[in-house]
Amino acid sequence: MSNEAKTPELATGLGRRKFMNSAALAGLAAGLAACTDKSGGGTAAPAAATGATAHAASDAIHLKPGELDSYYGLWSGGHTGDVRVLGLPSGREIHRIPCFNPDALVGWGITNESKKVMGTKPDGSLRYTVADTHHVHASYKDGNYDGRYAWVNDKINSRLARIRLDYFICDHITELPNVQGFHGIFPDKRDPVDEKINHTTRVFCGGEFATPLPNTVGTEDGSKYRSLFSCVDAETMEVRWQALIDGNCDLVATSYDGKLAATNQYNTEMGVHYEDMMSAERDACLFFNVARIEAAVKAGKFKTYGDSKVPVVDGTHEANKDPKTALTAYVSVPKNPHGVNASPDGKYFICAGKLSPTATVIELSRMLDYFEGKLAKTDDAIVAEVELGLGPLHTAFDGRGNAYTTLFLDSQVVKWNVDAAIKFHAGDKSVKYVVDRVDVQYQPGHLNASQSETKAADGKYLAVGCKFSKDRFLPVGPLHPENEQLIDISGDKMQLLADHPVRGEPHDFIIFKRELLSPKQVYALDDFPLAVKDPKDSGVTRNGKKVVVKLTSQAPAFSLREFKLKKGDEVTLILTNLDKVEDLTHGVAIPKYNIQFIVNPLETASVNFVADKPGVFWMYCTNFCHALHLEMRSRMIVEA
Ligand code: K7E
Ligand code: RUQ
Ligand code: CUA
Ligand code: CA
Repeated sequence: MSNEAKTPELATGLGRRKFMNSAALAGLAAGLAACTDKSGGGTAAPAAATGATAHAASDAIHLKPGELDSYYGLWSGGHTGDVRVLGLPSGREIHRIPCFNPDALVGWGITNESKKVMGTKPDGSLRYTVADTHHVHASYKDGNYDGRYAWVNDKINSRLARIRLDYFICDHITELPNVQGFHGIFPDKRDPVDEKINHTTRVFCGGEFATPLPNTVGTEDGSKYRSLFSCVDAETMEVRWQALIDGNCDLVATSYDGKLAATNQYNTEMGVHYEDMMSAERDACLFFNVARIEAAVKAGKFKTYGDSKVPVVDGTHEANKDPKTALTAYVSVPKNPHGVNASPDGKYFICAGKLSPTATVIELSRMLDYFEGKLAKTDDAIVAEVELGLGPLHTAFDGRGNAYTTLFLDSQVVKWNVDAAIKFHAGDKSVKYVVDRVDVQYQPGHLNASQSETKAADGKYLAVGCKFSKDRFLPVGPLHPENEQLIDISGDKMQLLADHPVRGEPHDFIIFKRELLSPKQVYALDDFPLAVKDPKDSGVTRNGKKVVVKLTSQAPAFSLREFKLKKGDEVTLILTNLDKVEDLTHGVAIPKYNIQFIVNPLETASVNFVADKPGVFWMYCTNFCHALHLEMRSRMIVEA
């Protein structure tokens, strides 16, 4: 554990543990708002009493039994297709939210309710069973997270999933038409026109891989391929519009005033082979004037492609030469940039150079000037382009004017001051903009700081997603975990605090104060149209071959001790968990029928199956619920 130098502010204030204990006593929900500032900073308990140096931040990550974390982290799960919930600073994984891929624990992809969210083929089977999640972002209000929703992308099948943060469940998935390699996402932070709407109503989605439009002709001629940038309605999850662009999209950022969205572009060459994709010295950061695009859609200035009814506006260079009417603007950025991030002061977007050792700082007020015809050319909005190190990818912020950028090739995080970089770029070469560097293990992709992408960036913790862990954990064969590292950024010098193994393969994540969420721990019976509200309503109803089995669970029993079916019956089994005690989840498994799912307190779930195997099948509870959990079973008797 490296915990040498400590920052003075961490050594002051209330003892963390004492504080947490009183917060726990006060009752969690109520106690949180008051205490998070202090507990987030983390101070060693009785530093003075022990006479030891205050190893504050490093102590804060080792929570005592029963202590709670002060931050939530939402991590994408890469090609596991899920979203993980971490507690920070401990780094403990608390939950996984299945989204795109089946999950055997909860029965995601097995129950009718989850299949409806995931999408099915006409025969009722899942349309897709693989996905690749990269970017998780949450809904905003007044420049901070409001705890309503989070969204995550699926790069493989171009889908956007929404997560309800009251229940930590995926409630909607939208497939983007005519898009392949859907990569970056970002919610808007307020409406560009309606002053009253100071919260998220749109989610922007970058299409990375260009294809023919519509993609129905297998042509080798890449000059015909195009990419689309999409806007999805945050509430209805319908695609509002798309913009046809030159080059591709990668990551996405939005401005705090709601007026601008942008994507970095690494393939302005529109190459189909990597040599072509890296042939130009500069690529771009492409800006979208949201209000103008929506006005164009309203005015009917759009096309549609293939079966899709989604309006597509023309965002290409050719169609947007006049700044005063332009829907888009291309700012040049060196060599295959990756990552575009909005600074918490609302002033800048920063693109990292990837193949160039630089970061490019673009001033947003100048982009607005450009769209008014007041800036000669888009590149005049570049206020800094400074060298950081090799392989810069993603940037986070501490709210004190500093940026933190991952250097993939150097295996470092570099801390740099944005104002100093701007002065340096303006000609004052005596200014030192690099503040600090720290080695990370190894090859970092994303990083993010606590509250970094909000106006409430608090500069306490920085997590770094290292793509390779190599020697950092016990060897487990050829597949290594990734290494999520935690860094204390509260002082001048960054302090590496911890390594945490994670199952492949998180990319991006957000970290925010726990009081921004107030999750519910019990469902509402009425939210489920099929709910079996009274055990007396249990039973088997038959309509020819169609059979409905209704039952309830209350520890330690199902409401039906046995039920009879005939071979060949087409069965819908509906189960409501009438236990309303927090944490009292039941499961249900039917041997040989390949069925397993859980029902949380007051949740209803259903499955369809054909009773094609005669015999006696012990339907049993899979989720340990009671001293008589093992006895919690029911006989499904299928007559030949
Ligand atoms: Cu850099 Cu998909 Cu955000 Cu991965 S992308 S690291
Ligand atoms: S039984 S408590 Cu299999 Cu040992 Cu589970
Ligand atoms: Cu119910 Cu175990
Ligand atoms: Ca390029």
